[in-house]
Amino acid sequence: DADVNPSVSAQGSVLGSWGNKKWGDTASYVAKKKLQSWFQTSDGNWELAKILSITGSESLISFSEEKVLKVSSDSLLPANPEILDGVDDLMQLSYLNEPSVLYNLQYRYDRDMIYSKAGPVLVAINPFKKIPLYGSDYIEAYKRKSIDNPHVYAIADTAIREMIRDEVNQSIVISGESGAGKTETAKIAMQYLAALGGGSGIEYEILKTNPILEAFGNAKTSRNNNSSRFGKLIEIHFSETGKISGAKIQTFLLEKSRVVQCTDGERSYHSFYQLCAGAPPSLREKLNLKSAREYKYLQQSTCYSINGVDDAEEFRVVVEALDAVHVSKENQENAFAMLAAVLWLGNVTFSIVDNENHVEPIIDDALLNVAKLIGCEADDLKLALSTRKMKVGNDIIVQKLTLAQAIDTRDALAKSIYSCLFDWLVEQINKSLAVGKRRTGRSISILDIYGFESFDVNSFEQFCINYANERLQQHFNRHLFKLEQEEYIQDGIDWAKVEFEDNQDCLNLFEKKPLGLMTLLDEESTFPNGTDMTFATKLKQHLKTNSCFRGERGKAFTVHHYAGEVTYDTSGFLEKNRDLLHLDSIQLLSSCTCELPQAFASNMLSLSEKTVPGPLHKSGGADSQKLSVVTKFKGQLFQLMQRLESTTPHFIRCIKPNNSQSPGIYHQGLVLQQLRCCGVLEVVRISRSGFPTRMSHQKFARRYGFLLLEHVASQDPLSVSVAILHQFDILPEMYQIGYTKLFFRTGQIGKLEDTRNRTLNGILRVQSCFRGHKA
Ligand code: AOV
Ligand code: MG
Repeated sequence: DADVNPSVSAQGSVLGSWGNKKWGDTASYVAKKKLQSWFQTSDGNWELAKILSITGSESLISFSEEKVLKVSSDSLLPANPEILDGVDDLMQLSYLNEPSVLYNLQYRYDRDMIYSKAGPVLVAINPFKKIPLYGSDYIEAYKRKSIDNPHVYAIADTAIREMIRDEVNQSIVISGESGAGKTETAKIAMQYLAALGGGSGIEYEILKTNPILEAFGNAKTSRNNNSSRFGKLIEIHFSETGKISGAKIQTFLLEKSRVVQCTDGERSYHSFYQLCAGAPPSLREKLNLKSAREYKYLQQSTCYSINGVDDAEEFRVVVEALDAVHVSKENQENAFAMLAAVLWLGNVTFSIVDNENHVEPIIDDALLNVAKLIGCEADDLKLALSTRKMKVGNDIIVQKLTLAQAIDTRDALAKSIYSCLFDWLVEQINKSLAVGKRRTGRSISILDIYGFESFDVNSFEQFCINYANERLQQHFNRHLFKLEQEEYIQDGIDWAKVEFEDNQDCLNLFEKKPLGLMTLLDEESTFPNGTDMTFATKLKQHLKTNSCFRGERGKAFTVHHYAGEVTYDTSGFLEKNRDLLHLDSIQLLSSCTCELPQAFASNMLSLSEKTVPGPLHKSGGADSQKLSVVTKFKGQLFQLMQRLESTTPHFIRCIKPNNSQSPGIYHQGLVLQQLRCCGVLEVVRISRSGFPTRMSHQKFARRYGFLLLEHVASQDPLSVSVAILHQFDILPEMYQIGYTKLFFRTGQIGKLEDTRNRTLNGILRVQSCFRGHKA
C-alpha cells in the first residue's frame, strides 16, 4: 500500500508516525478507506463525519443525520476505528489528536468509567454523583489483580508494590482545577492503603483525619461546595511487613481571610456552621451559641447551607473523628470555644470616644462573651482592641486606634485564633498518629493541595494558590518530560524528542530575584509608604517586558499561568503579605487563663523569634516580627518539592467536566482546556514513543537471572540480561539496551514479573513441604 498509514504499524514502530500530523498526509488514505473523521462545528464541538469525496483542498463530508457539507480538508482530523472506542489507555489510540482523546474520555465517562490512563498518568473525570466503583469488593479485586481497569486503587496498589520492591518511598501527586476531585481522590487512595496496610487500628485514625481537616479547612466557594482552603501532604508510614505504622500530616497556608470576609454565595469554614447547627444543648449554653445567622462574620454572605449537606450531622461526624484521634473531650470543648470566640469577635462593635475619631469597643454581649471564652478580663480585651503600644526611641507610648484600625486589629485577632486553632488540631492529630521509634519502614505520601483558581476578582489568596499550582506543574513536567528525555540521552537511547509546554518562565516571574513578583511584593510590604497602588505601579514598571506578565488599568495585573490567564487585584496584597498581629494582641492571648489561647501565643512568639534575623520592623515598633507570607510559603513549597523528589511519583490528573457541579454533563471545551494545560496529550505521546520501564543491567540480571533455563557462559550482568530477553522472546522493538540500563515499552516487564512470582511461590511451597516432612 503506497499510501501513508499514520496508525501504529504492526511492528510497534511508532516514532514520529502519528500524533499531530497534518491532515494532508492522511486525507487521501482516509478518504480511500472511507474512514471517519472529526469536524469542528461552529460551536467549537467536534462531530464525527464521513468523507464522501476530496477535490483539491476541499472535502465533501456527511454527518450521521444525512447533513452534507463542503469543508476545507485542513479542518478535518482523522477519527479512530470503532474498535478502539473507549480504550482504557489513551496510548492505544491509533490517531492521537484532541477530538479523539475528548471522544474517548467522553465515551468512558458516559458509561461511568471515570478513570482512564494517559500513559503513566491516571486521568480522573469528576462524576459529581456516587458511582459503584469503590468499597471492599473492589479493593479486594484490585489487590488480587482480578480487575485491571484504570482506578485510583490500581495507582495505590502500584505505589505499595513499588515501595516494597524497590525499597523507595512513594508519592501520589494529585492535581487539577478547583472542584476537579482531588480531595475525593486522595481519600479513595487513603482508603486503599488503609485496607491493605491495616491491622493495627491506626488506619482507622488516619481515615478519620479527613472529616476533621475538611471541617476546619474546607469551605463552599463558587467553584466547589467543599473546596480545600489549605494544602495537605499526608505521609503514611509502613513497617517492613507492609503494615501501616503511623502517619504525619503537613499543611500549607490556610486561607485566613475567609474567617473575617466572605463573598456572597460562598461560605466561611464549615466548622462554624457545623458548631452552630450541631452543638448539643449543654455546649450551646456554655459557649453562648446562637444560630449562624446571628454572627456578622457569617452574615456577609446570604448563603448559610449547602444542598444535600446536614451541618448538624456533620458536627457529630467531626466529634466522632476527634474522639478517634484521641483529642480529649476537654480539648474538643476548648477548640469549640475558640470557634465561638471568633464568631463573637465579629460581633464586637465600636463607638467614637473623642473628637479625634478614636474608638473603643462597646461593652455588650459580644465583647463579654469573647472575654469569657478566651479567659481574659473584659477590660484587657477592650484595651487590646482600641490601643496599640509603640516603641519610640527608648519609650513605649500608647496610641489610640481609629475605627478602621480597630476593625483591622479585631479581624487580625480573629484570623490568628482560627489559624492557630487549625495548626493546633493538626498537631494533635500528628501526636495521635505518630510513628513509633522503630522507623525502619518506608512511606507513601499523598499530596492534595488547593486547585488552580480563577474568579471574577482574584486576590492575594488566588495569587498564592496559583503559584503553588505552578510549582506542582513544574514537578509534573520535570518527571514526565524533562527527566524522561534526559535519561534517554544519557543512556544513548534512540529517541524522538517531544515538545512540551514548559512553565519555567511563569515560575521565574514569581520567584526571580531581585525582580520577581514575590521579591517586589516583599519589598513593597516593608516600605512604610508602600500601598497596593505603588506595588501595582512597581510591577508594571519592572515586569512589563516579561511575556507571562501584563499590567492592567489601576491596581491590577495579569499573569499568564499554565492553566490560563488570571487577573489579580492588588487590593489588600501588602496587608495580607505582612500578616501582622500586634504584640498587644499576642500579649492578651498569653495572659488568658484558658489553655489554647496561651498555647497559641507562645507558638506565635517562638515563631517570630525563630524567623526574624534583622532589626525590628520599621513601621510597627513593638509588633511581632516574622517572615512575610509569600516568603514563608515559597520556603514551604521548596521543602515540599525536595521531599517529593526523593520519592517515586505517581500522578493523578483530576478533570472537571462542567462548571455546574452536575452529573452527566461533559463540556468538551472545558475538558479540552484542562487536558491542554496539563499536557495530557504530550504525556501520551512521550509514553507511546518511549520506554517507561527501566532497570539497571545489574538489577535485571539479579532479579530474573534465576529463571534462566540454560547456563550463560559469561556471568556479567549485560550478558545475563540479554540471555533473559531471548529466553522470554521479548521483541527487539519492545526494548532498548542503554549504557547502564535496559529500557522497556509499557507492559513488557509484566510477563517476567509473573513468571518470577509463580516460580518463587513454587519454590516456597516446595520448601514448606520439605519442612513439613522433617518435623
Ligand atoms: P478538589 O479537591 O479538586 O477541589 P473535590 O475533591 O472537593 O475537588 O471534589 C468536588 C466534589 O466533586 C466533591 O465534593 C464530590 O461531590 C464530587 N466528586 C469528586 N470526585 C468524586 C468521585 N470520585 N465520586 C463522586 N463524587 C465525586 V479544591 O479543594 O476546590 O481545588 O480547593
Ligand atoms: Mg480539595
